[in-house]
Amino acid sequence: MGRQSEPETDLLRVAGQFALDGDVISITPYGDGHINVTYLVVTDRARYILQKMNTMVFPDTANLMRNIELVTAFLRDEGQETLELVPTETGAGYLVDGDDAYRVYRFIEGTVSYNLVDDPRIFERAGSAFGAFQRRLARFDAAQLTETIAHFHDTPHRYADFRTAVAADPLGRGADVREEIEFFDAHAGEYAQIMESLSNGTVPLRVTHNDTKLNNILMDAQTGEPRAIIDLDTVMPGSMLFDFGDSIRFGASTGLEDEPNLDKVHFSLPLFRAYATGFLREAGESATPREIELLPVAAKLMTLECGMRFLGDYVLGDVYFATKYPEHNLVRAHTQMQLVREMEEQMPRMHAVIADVMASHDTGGHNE
Ligand code: ADP
Ligand code: GN1
Ligand code: MG
Repeated sequence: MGRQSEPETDLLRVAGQFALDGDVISITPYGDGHINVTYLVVTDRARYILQKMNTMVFPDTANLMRNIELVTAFLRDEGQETLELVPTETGAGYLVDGDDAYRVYRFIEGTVSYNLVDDPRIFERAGSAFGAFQRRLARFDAAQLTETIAHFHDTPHRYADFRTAVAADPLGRGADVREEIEFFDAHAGEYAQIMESLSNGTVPLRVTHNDTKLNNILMDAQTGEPRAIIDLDTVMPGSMLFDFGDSIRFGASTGLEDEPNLDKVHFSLPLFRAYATGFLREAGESATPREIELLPVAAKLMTLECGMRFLGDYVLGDVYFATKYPEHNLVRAHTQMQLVREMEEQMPRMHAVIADVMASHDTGGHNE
C-alpha cells in the first residue's frame, strides 16, 4: 500500500496555514522517503518541504518535534547547516489538522542526494558527514531527548516482531516466502551481539541518527561536499554501530535497495572501505575496542534487521513502509538477503579493512 497523496485543495489549505514567503504556485510529491509523505512547495519567492508526518509510526508528535527543535538548534549553534522549521501562522512548530500532523522545512537549495553511488569518494564524504554528526552530538545532552520509537535497532526485538507477523500471516503470504523466513530464522543466534555489548557496557550509548541512509544526506551540488543531514525523526540514544551498519547496508551496494534484478546487487568492499575511512576519521577516536571489533558485524546485522522488517511488512500487507507495487517489500527483502550473503563471504576482508583504516588514522592523526 503506497501512502496516499492528499487532494490538492487540502494541501493548499494546509500550506496556507504556515508562515510561507510568497504565494503558493505548486505543491508536488517529492523524494524517496518510506515513512512521511513529502511535498515540494514552490511559491513565487521560495521553496519549501511540506511533510505529512506518519503519526502511526511516530504517535507522539509533540515530543518528536521537540527533539527536532532541540537537535537542530544545537547543530545551528555549532555552525552546522541543518533543517530549519517554518512555523505556522500562529507561531506553532507544526500543524495538527484533524488526525493528521504537518510540518514545513525551508528547502535546502543547491544540494543533491543519492540513492546509489559508485564513486567511493562520494561515499567517503557520506561517512565523514555521519561521523562528524555523531561526534558533534557527543556534546549534546541525551537526557533531553525522547525515544521516538522504542527498540528501534534492538535486533532481537525486531526478530520477535517478525515472528509475530509470520505467525499472524493475515493475507496467507507466508507460504510463498517460506525460504525467506527460514533465512532470517537461521541467523537468529546472531541478533543479540550489539544489544549484549550495550548491556555489558563494552559498547557505549551515544546520541545517534539511527536512519543513516545515503539519501538522508544533502550534498552540495557544486562542490560535492556534504551540507546537511536530514530526516532527524529517529535521533535518539543508540550505538555508533547502528549508524555505521545502516549506512553500509544501504550505500555499500552496487544496486538500489529495491533493485529487482539481483545480478546487479553486490556488496562492495571498496565502498565499505571508503565509508569506514570517512566515518572513523571523524568518529573513530572515541570508539572502544568492542565497537571497532563489531563494525563489520554491525553492517551485517543492520542488513538482516532491515531485511526482516521488509519481509515482515510484506507478510502483514505493507502497512509500514510506503510501497509502489504489491511485491515491493519482498523485492527489498531480497536485496538485503543478497547483501547479507555476500557480507558473510567477505567478513574476514571487512575486518582487515577496518584494521587497515584504524592503522592509517593512528599514524595520520585526527583533525577536529
Ligand atoms: P522520510 O522520513 O519519509 O524518509 P525525509 O525527511 O527523509 O522523509 O524526506 C524525504 C526526502 O525529501 C529526502 O530524502 C530529501 O530528498 C527531501 N528533503 C527533505 N527535507 C528536505 C529539505 N529541507 N531540503 C531539501 N530536500 C529535502
Ligand atoms: C525508513 O524514513 P526513511 O525512508 O529514511 C525507516 C528506516 C529503514 C529505511 C529502509 C522511521 O527510512 O528505519 O532503515 O526506511 N525509517 C523508520 O529504507 O522506520
Ligand atoms: Mg528519509
